[in-house]
Amino acid sequence: MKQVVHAACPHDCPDACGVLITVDDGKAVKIQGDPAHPVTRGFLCAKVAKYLDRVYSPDRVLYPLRRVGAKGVAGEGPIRLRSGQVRATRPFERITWDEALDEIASRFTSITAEFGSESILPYSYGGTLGKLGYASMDRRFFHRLGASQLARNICSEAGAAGVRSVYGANMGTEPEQFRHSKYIIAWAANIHGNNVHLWPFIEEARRNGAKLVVIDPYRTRTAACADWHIPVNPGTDVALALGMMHVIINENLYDADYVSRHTVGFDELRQKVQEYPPEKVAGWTGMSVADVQKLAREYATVRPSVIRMNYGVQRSQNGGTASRTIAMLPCITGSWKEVGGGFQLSTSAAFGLNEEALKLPELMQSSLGRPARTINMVELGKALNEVNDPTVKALFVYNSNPAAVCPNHNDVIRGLRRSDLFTVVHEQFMTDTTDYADIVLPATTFFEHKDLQSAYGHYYLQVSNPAIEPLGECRSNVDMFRALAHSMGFEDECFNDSVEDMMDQALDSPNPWLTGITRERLENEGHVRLNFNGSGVHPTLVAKDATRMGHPGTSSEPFLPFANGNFRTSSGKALLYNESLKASGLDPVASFVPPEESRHTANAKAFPLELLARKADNFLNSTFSNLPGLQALEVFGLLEMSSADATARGIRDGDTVRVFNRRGEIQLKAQVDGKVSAGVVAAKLNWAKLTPGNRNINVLTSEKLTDMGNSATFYSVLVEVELFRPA
Ligand SMILES: Nc1nc2c(c(=O)[nH]1)N[C@H]1C(S)=C(S)[C@@H](COP(=O)(O)OP(=O)(O)OC[C@H]3O[C@@H](n4cnc5c(=O)[nH]c(N)nc54)[C@H](O)[C@@H]3O)O[C@H]1N2
Ligand SMILES: Nc1nc2c(c(=O)[nH]1)N[C@H]1C(S)=C(S)[C@@H](COP(=O)(O)OP(=O)(O)OC[C@H]3O[C@@H](n4cnc5c(=O)[nH]c(N)nc54)[C@H](O)[C@@H]3O)O[C@H]1N2
Ligand code: SF4
Ligand SMILES: [Mo]
Repeated sequence: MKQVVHAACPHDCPDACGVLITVDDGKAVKIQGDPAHPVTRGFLCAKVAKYLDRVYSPDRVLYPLRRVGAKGVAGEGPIRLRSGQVRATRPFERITWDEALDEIASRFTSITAEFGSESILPYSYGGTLGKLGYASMDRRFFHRLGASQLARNICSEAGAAGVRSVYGANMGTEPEQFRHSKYIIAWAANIHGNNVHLWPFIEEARRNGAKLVVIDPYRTRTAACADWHIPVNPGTDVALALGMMHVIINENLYDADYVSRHTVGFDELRQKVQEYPPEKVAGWTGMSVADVQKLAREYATVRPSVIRMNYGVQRSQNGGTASRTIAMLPCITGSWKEVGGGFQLSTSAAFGLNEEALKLPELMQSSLGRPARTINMVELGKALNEVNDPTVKALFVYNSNPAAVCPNHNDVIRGLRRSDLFTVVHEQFMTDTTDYADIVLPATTFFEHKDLQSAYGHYYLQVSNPAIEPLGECRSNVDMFRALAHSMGFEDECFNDSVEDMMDQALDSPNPWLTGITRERLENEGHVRLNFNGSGVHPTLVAKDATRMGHPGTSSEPFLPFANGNFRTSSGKALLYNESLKASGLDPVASFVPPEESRHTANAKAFPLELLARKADNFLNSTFSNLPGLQALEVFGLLEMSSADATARGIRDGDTVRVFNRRGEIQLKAQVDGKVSAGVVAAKLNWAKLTPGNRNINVLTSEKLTDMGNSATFYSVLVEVELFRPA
């Protein structure tokens, strides 16, 4: 008997697609997009369209494993190589769940007794963004254990902090409204690759005469399709946005009424932008003076105009300020008032689920009597190698592959190799990180567990139902941490909560936009749009005067979050001047400080090329790297460079080159194809063990943190390149 199950894609992607899985006799036989989902409208990206290959891959980890061989023997996991050959699981032996849980519990107990519970470090990120799989039972467990806390800053904190410093909350234009725009700026947004469900709305707008401008140092597929591609120099967006505001303000192209009613600090901004005339901005960004002026004038006068900024912009050292400055643009043009206007980095803040109820941070009280120390996930290399108070003695990895995705890879690997470090990894596959695990635990995919799904690219909440029974002995994150809590002897009631209990707890929130949205309704309807007419006052999301909330009308009407001001700041106004930034040594308006690793500093003498250590369009960070069907769509091991930089170094297309800086080196093949301008080189992220030399591009990236939000700086990296000469 065939059955169709509604699920939601939980991968770390703004789109959070509605998914339909057809099941025949207990086996998933088909996956398709849910045509009823108003944003993702029935299609899936190439990665998830082939998801049956992932779920039923012969390389899935299906049983708990214990290490019996040396750590870090690269490639010894069950990896399907391109040749089709499957390597054995040699360094591991199969054990039972009871054995695995007992061993972890006894190691955690003895490590806690000897070194203190904070010597245990959880490490997780975006494997699943399901609300429960991402942060619920796991957090309860580590809070109760008194483990170190992890600052999950590897991706988006700089941008979120930058946007919050202006709006008070990280939310913006809904994707459906892009169809009404006449001028769309994709600012550091690889829409085709990373956010493909926005593309049909942009195409619809373009059929109605809209212009698409892409601001990106790399000629992405999105840029190649655009009406105007601006290959801005990396890390110079602050200067560009201030330069645009110089033109818009000095030429009186701003909305004086909106500015006076809904912003504070316009006079300070007006003064500040005088330091950024187009002539100076052109020098930093690599644009012509005329282009800076044209961009500013078109953006301010062709209406409605909208900015889709994505997280690429905030992976630079000045990424917080960049996000802050770009977020100011619609506040001075007043485009927030228009359907199809405004700005979107994320929609996540609007969901306002009761995350505290899922995580129960108060459990730290019963173990430590105080909050545990916090370690930034970006600095894992440092955390594992430095003698700390206390030194990290155990690492529990789930939802993440740090041996591939972390910056300063060589230091991370040095740490993971430590024989005195006890490492547990809960995974679906034998990744770069499981190669260093003492215990590997098998994890379910979203086909095999239930979850609640929000989004960061639209405003629909979904329930994701399990389509099939867990394969082998796989367990979901929730089930695994519940079992581990019991093995540790934690008797708190919260460790007995079911998935349904926790979904109800998450939905029990004062956010008025959740009014009327219950688990039962989600289970019946699959997806539900946030209720922007809900009544009540959320303590942080809704400004004090609730009548100024959103846009009145029916639930299908466009959501205009800041049409009437109503910013989520204490004054309800957008902060063009933000006094609190002074405390971190930042300009309370904004000013352009070039990244330390950029062409604008003396560091470029030794390492003159700016590296973009990019994501692959057909993988999701390091996820999917091992699947043959997707490997076939990507060419790996390439360094893209301009012909000017190649010629100057005697390098021709196809030559093997050595790419290096003080942190590491990697051999790649030069590709001279015009996707980057002079001074910039680019390469893609992949599993390290599938890269020649077992090292990926993160050997070159640094643990330096951003100006706001303490995020990673993957796109502020200087390198040099030379022809590879075998010794
Ligand atoms: N196919 C696919 N989809 C994904 C992912 C994936 O790996 N593959 N990853 C997911 C994740 S975790 C995230 S966070 C989102 C991220 O989605 P995006 O924010 O789109 O992420 P990036 O690809 O990091 O950066 C976008 C673009 O910014 C450009 N860029 C780099 N530096 C600068 C700069 O200084 N200025 C400007 N203007 N542009 C710059 C890059 O060249 C890149 O094309 O995508 C998600 N979706
Ligand atoms: N050079 C470079 N490095 C980067 C980036 C870049 O652009 N360039 N991007 C950065 C960004 S934006 C991000 S967000 C990070 C992402 O860092 P991570 O979140 O670590 O990303 P992934 O590589 O997708 O690894 C997720 C792992 O979780 C596993 N997984 C999936 N679902 C589950 C589950 O339900 N349970 C468990 N236990 N495991 C599961 C997957 O199999 C996968 O191996 O990478 C960062 N690193
Ligand atoms: S990865 Fe993104 S685009 Fe692909 S199915 Fe999942 S949510 Fe949709
Ligand atoms: Mo990310």
